[in-house]
Amino acid sequence: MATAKKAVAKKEKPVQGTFRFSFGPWNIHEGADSFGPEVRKTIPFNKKLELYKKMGFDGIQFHDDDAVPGCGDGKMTQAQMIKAATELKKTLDNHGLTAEFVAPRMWFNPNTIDGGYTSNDPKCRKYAIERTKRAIDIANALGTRNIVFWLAREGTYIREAKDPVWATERIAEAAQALLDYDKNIRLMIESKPNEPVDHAYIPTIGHAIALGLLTTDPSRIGCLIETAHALLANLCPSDEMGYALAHKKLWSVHLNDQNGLKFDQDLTFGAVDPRRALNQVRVLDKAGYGNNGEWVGLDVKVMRTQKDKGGLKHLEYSRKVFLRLLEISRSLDDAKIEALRAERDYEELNWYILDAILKK
Ligand code: XUL
Ligand code: MN
Repeated sequence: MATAKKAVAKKEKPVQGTFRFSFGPWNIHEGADSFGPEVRKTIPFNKKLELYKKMGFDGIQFHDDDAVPGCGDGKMTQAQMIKAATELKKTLDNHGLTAEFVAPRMWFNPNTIDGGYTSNDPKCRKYAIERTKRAIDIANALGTRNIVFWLAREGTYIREAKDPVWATERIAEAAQALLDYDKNIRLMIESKPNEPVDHAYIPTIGHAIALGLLTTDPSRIGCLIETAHALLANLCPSDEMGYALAHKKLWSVHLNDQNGLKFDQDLTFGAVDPRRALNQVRVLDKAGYGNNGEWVGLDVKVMRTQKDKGGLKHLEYSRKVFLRLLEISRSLDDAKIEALRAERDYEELNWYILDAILKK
């Protein structure tokens, strides 16, 4: 009852803040896909760092080997990795950039062909846990406690390939080993229902949050919601966000857009459905997302057809779309919305929202 009361009070007095934006170096890329080679020149990592601030971004997201190239190949010692990450931290400081998270890239190495934590081969499972421990070392050196679990190949192509009970236990066991390895880090699970595997084990945010209950410290397991991943599960991204926010588990987002049930497109935020994007911005803003240091991450890819010139537009415009929609959301009259809800006049509410979007 007390909790319900608090929720009502919060609804009446939303905490609205300012937003900080982040993206990962992989979001500026050469355009290779499964059917064709690169179409744009490589922008070197150090050059990318110079671009962040100019485009209005203060946070940088890393895979472990974005931060320390080669860290997953088994050729570097732990000390060498920490040294390289410590050097990188100095460079980030010089650029005024903050590392948001580190995610182990558990999908290129031969040890991860059939997944890492859920591989049927114990050697590969060991590799996955050890590699994630090194990702934690790198995160510490970069000054962040956030580890992202995008469970790329933790799943199957045919149902009979792995036992789903066993596999879920193995993922929980990996999470537990990592929470035990470092008492300060927290895991943000980025759920996705498919791609590259056909059936992924943690397909939605409900699964991600519940996985924490299989560990001894659920308070350190939260989630990162990616718009496209929610859409691939045929779910509404803003409702997914609302669900995670109600659990106080939304610790990061990857905003983008997606044209229906196909491969993960990572389109410019709002490019397909601006109203759907407005609802994501609105749920974040209304719930005070960002007030505890959460970042607005944009996991977007430029179109393959784009020439070298303009290869950053997807990031600049995604940020712009967010800010423009924030303006629209804040211009809406909450009292009017409440009155229309009370009246159950959803046709009028529908028009009120459409009118606000079309006017701008
Ligand atoms: C994959 C995806 C990744 C994660 C980070 O679909 O979104 O880029 O965000 O590993
Ligand atoms: Mn993502």
